[in-house]
Parts: sequence; C-alpha cells; structure tokens
Amino acid sequence: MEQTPISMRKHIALVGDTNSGKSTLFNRLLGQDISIVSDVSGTTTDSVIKAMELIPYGPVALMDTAGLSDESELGKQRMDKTLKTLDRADLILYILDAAAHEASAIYFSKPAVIVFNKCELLDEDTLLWLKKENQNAVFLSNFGNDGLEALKARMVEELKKLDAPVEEEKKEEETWVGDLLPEKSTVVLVTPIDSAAPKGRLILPQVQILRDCLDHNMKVMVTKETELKEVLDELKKVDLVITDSQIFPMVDEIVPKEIPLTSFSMLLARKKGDFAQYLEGVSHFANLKDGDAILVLEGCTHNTTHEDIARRKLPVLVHNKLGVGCRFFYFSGYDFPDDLSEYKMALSCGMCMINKQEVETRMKRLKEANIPVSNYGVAIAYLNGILDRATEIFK
Ligand SMILES: Nc1nc2c(ncn2[C@@H]2O[C@H](COP(=O)(O)OP(=O)(O)OP(=O)(O)O)[C@@H](O)[C@H]2O)c(=O)[nH]1
Ligand code: SF4
Ligand SMILES: [Mg+2]
Repeated sequence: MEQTPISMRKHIALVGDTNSGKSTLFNRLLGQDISIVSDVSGTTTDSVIKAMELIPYGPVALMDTAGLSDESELGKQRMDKTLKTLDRADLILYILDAAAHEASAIYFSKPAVIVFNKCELLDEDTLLWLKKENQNAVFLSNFGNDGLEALKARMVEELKKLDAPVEEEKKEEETWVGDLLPEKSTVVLVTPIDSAAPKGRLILPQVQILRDCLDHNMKVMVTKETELKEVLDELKKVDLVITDSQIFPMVDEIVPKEIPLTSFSMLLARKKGDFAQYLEGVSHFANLKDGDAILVLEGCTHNTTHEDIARRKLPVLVHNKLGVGCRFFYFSGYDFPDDLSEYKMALSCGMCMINKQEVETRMKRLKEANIPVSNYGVAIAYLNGILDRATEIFK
C-alpha cells in the first residue's frame, strides 16, 4: 500500500460544517488518531492528507478539511483552503451532524456522498423520517461504530463508477479497422458459407468487424466468395477487402491489385497477441526439418472451419510448400503445455474466444522459451506467398 504515491491515488475529501465529526470519521476510517478531535468549532484549520487502503478498491488518499460554517474572518480563510482542497478531490464525503440538519441542499460539482453523522442523538421517528427523505445518504452513529462498513462500501462503489469511463475509453481505442481507413470508406467482407460455417449465423470476428465498420461510419458489404467478382464490378470504389483466410489465394486472384486486401485472421492477429511477433514468426518456417514438432493453439473446438485449417490445411500447406513433414500437437481452449522445450514453432488461431490478458501471457511464455510463434492467417498468407499483400494495409 505504501508503494503507491499519493499522486496516483484517488482522493477522497471529508467536507462539512465545523463540529460535524469529520476529523473523528477521518481517524476512524484510517484506524489511527491523525486529526485532532474536539468539541471546539474550527479545530481543524488546515487540510490533512493521509494514504489509506480502501478494501476492496485499493489505495486511496483521504483528506480531512477545515469546517465550512465558520463566519469569522479566520473561518472564511479556512473555508477558502477547504475549497482549494476540493479541487484535488475525486470524491467528496459531505458530513452532516444529523441533529443539526434535516436535509441537505448543498451542490458539489463532483461526485459526493452525503453522510449523516451522530445519528444516535436523534429519536427513532426523526431518524426514520431523515432516512426516508435522504434515501441516497449514509447514516453513521456512535462515532462511526455503526454504519462504517456501509460507508466504505459506498465509497468503493462511487470510485468504481469513476473508473468506468476510463474502461469505456480504452474499449473505444480498440478498433479493428477504424484506425486503418477514414470514415465513409467502403469495405467488402468475404465470408464463405460452406458446410463448416456455423448454422444460422456468422462467426464472432466477422460480426465484430462488421460492427466496427458501422461504428466508424464506413459502408460495408458482406458477400460470399462466389459473388465477390460481381460485387467488385458493381461498386465504384472499394477501399479494403477483408476475407476469410482459408480462401485467401482465391480472393487474391479476384481482387484487383490496386485494392488493399487482408484477412479476418490478420485483423484478429493485430488485435490480440503480438502482430510483430507473428510476422517475425513465419520466417522460421524456412528452418523447419522433417519430424519437427509444431505446437498448435486453438481457442475453441466448436469452430469446424478453424479446426479444419489447423488439422488439415496447415499441415498440408507446410508439407506441400516447404517439403517437410512436421508433427503437429494441438492444445484447445485455455490448455497450454507446461513444457515447451520440444517445440520448434507455434501456431495460434485468432483466439477470439480467449481473453486478451491470457493471450498476452501465452505470447510472453513462448517468447521467453524462444519459440517463434505465428497465427493461422499470417501463416496461410506466408505459405501461399501473399503475406506482403495482406499486410500492406498496416504499413
Ligand atoms: N455523539 C457523537 N459525537 C460525535 C460523533 N462524532 C464526533 N463527535 C463529536 O463531535 C465533536 C466534533 O468532532 P470533530 O471530529 O472534531 O469534528 P470536525 O468536523 O472535524 O470539526 P472541525 O475540525 O472543528 O471542523 C467532538 O466532540 C466529537 O467527539 C458521533 O458519532 N456521535
Ligand atoms: S477462438 Fe480460435 S478457433 Fe475459436 S473461433 Fe476464434 S479464432 Fe476460431
Ligand atoms: Mg476537524
């Protein structure tokens, strides 16, 4: 906990009238007597800041402040200081003496939690009424002995809400094609619908890329390879063709050279795992010898097209194009071998069903074990001699 510098922590400020019990609560939350507590109004004259671990949220900085209700000149100065402190706060705990306030109308421009303190001083009916009137508030009594856990839970909840937009922003950045082409571009997706295609739907990466194009205001057309030529003839301008990698050679012949062409697997490889590592990995195909072991990582087993690529197409391609007979070892889902020493190379599917963190961990392990790794799409493009075309759009 002491490791995280104050500047990196979310700041929580305790704000409220003098004598409302801010310092008492501050000490209580810290589990230490840091701030002086007394029944003299204006005991706290300067803001005090202290690091604390708010479980289960993590490291935060807690701030005690000078009370707000002091009318004297000195009081006004203190109030200015408190208001300055608020600039640094991410979350405000607005502490009210339950006996002195009925309800609060104060407005903060930041997320704030209203905390009624000293509730044991109220009679039962008044407290019930207060709770009814302030359903969003937290109620503490007996110097924070009652209600402290509820307050902490609420603090965690509010801080998590603050973190949520950051997560959203991160997602925003993770686009498939939004960074490759400008808005209004025209994209053609080629998806074979053969016996291996899932019944009644498209596979996840195809749907995600389709959606990504729409999110980035692109015009998108989906077709099978059999209608591709017609589609290209009809469209005035095509900025990118994205195809299923298993029919890449055929599509490569249909799509005029001036139109950029890549595959779903290539886009997936760029998004998950280390694309540069995959591109470097294929060059090691040239070093393979008869009998070498190749590790094949499949994210799932229910995609028969991808299973077919892994178990039939890739071994045949390796044999035909490189003239070597390698041994292929398959690992599915979250399965991953403990001992990597026998493998000369690794091939991975697009891993669309596996979370990014997990894929990154695998890539790191392969790198550490000095095992070159590539992915299906990159490997197929390389073995068919069309890798340059498929990666042109990323340059
Ligand atoms: N009955 C009761 N008294 C409390 C409670 N919490 C704090 N007090 C008392 O209220 C008085 C003020 O407490 P402080 O914690 O110093 O209040 P403060 O808001 O920090 O006050 P200033 O620093 O002057 O702004 C002290 O006498 C405390 O003992 C409580 O839950 N119940
Ligand atoms: S996890 Fe792998 S095998 Fe499964 S659908 Fe995605 S790319 Fe294909
Ligand atoms: Mg105080």
